[in-house]
Amino acid sequence: MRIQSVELRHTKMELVSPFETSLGVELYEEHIIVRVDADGASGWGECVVEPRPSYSSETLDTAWHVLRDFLIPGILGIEIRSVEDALSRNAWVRGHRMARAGLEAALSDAFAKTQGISLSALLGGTRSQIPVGVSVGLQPSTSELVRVVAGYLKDGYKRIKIKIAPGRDIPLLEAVRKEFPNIQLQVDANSAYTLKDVELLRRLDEYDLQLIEQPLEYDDIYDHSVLQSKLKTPICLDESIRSVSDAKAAIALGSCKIINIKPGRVGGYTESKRIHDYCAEVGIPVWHGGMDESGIGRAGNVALATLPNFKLPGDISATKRYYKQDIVEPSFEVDSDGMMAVPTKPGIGVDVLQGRLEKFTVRREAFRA
Ligand code: OSB
Ligand code: MG
Repeated sequence: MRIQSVELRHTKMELVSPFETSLGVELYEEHIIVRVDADGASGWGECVVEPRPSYSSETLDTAWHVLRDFLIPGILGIEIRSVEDALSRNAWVRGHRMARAGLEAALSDAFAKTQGISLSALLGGTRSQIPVGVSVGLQPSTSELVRVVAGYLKDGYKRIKIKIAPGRDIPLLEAVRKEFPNIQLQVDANSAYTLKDVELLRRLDEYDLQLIEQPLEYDDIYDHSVLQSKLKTPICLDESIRSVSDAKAAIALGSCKIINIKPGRVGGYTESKRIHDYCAEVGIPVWHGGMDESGIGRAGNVALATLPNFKLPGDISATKRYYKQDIVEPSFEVDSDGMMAVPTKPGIGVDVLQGRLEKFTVRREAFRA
């Protein structure tokens, strides 16, 4: 496959409702859509970087810079026999994982399309449908949270994750558990606590949570091991795991019992698979996180989540949980068993809507061999 051109688009899409976490409130999602053209196929990927360095240290501008000045020049015009061939050209680039992941996603889609196989098949996936859950942001009131959770359960989701933050934690769980005693429930703190909060965090054990996601510092591994030794609830790391090396350290130290994999956070599908495979080997379940992707990123997430050690439902929800108007069709849906069907057409398996994409594009740059 010869890589003929690459295009970057900064897109801005309005969310159906504000998404609040301990990091702040989002009304729009701004990401970079990457298109790779090769041998007559167009491959699509979503770089899940955000305008501000809050969840990650990368920003939209750093990712654009690294893609334009280093990653894209490294692969333009080259002939490859596998995605790995292209990645090896850029292996010298350190960090900038979201930038790398966006390009790897587009290359992988293009490559799968030229082979006539689905992205799931290219990645080694084994399932035709995947269990999915929903991530519920902080709400204006506890009663509103209960109402929103009830709506998602009605939509079919079998697992609910709620965002927590200091002062907005125990009372929320108390209310949700009282109303829904038997649902699969988990919480995500996005690094809002410290070891000083051990006593409060221990009280989470009373709510039969599937896991608590990233309670402490975004780059911490050690303090989480101290906390895990004091909690019954399994800790799951998100922000702290950027590579298989981080996963090995966290598992060896007992910092977590479960790992959240997001290809953007770890640098792409290849590193995601390394983490997935290592965790499978040592008996640590993983699940697929989300970054409020458009349908392009979501399709990639769905494909990756078909690998066998993705044991818990992913933060891969139906299109309508995020956007009124998406940039792909068909939309992603959840059924009454909390399952999502995996597209079977070549590559990401959904069609990009050019008019919509154009409408949501705020900046564009094209590169030709
Ligand atoms: O911490 O998992 C997170 C969204 C953006 C950034 C970080 C996170 C999230 C979510 C939403 O929780 C996941 C999704 O449904 O896409
Ligand atoms: Mg998280």
